[in-house]
Amino acid sequence: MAIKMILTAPDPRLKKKAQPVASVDADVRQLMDDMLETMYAAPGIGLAAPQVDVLKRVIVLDIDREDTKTGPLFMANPEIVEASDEDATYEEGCLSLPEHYSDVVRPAKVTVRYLDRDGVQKDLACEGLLATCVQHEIDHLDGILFVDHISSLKRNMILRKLLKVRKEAERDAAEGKASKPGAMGKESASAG
Ligand code: GNR
Ligand code: NI
Repeated sequence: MAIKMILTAPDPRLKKKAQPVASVDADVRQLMDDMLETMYAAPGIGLAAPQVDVLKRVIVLDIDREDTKTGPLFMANPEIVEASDEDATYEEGCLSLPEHYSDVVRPAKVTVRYLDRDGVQKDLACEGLLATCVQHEIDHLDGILFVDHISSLKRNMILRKLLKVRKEAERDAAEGKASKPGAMGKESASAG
């Protein structure tokens, strides 16, 4: 298993559409296992392959809340085959939009059809956070981020802030400073 680097927005690679897998072979299983390890390390409750720079339709999830405990879920070629008319609003976060959160409205209940880690086709009825998360992950496979569901004003504000944080990290790295400046970044700046 291996921990992979997670891409952060704005990045053109997060806007691309992922391709279906022909079958769940050893390579796809390896990808699923690496993604699960990467997701746990982050930590997160879901991860889509494009977030680790792999344009395959593969997602992993593990939700462990009081109301919803799924255990690890591995899905290849997931599709929503049924969605409720009723909507639900959740405050979403995303490992590719670190430290930004926003309310997103989506169908409250969905049924997802996918190939599991053994390549067996399954249908899973989802509600609550699992329904939100499955839709969030499938969006990633189509190059869609949760900020694409909110106002352009709020979206652009978040993307601008993320770009600024990245530029600062790149500048600090070029100057040989710590890559994630907090209070320490200020100290080293005054010392230098
Ligand atoms: O870890 C995550 N938490 C989360 C919370 C609310 C709605 C969706 C998510 S998914 C996110 C991990 C991630 O970015 N998956 O793509
Ligand atoms: Ni995400």
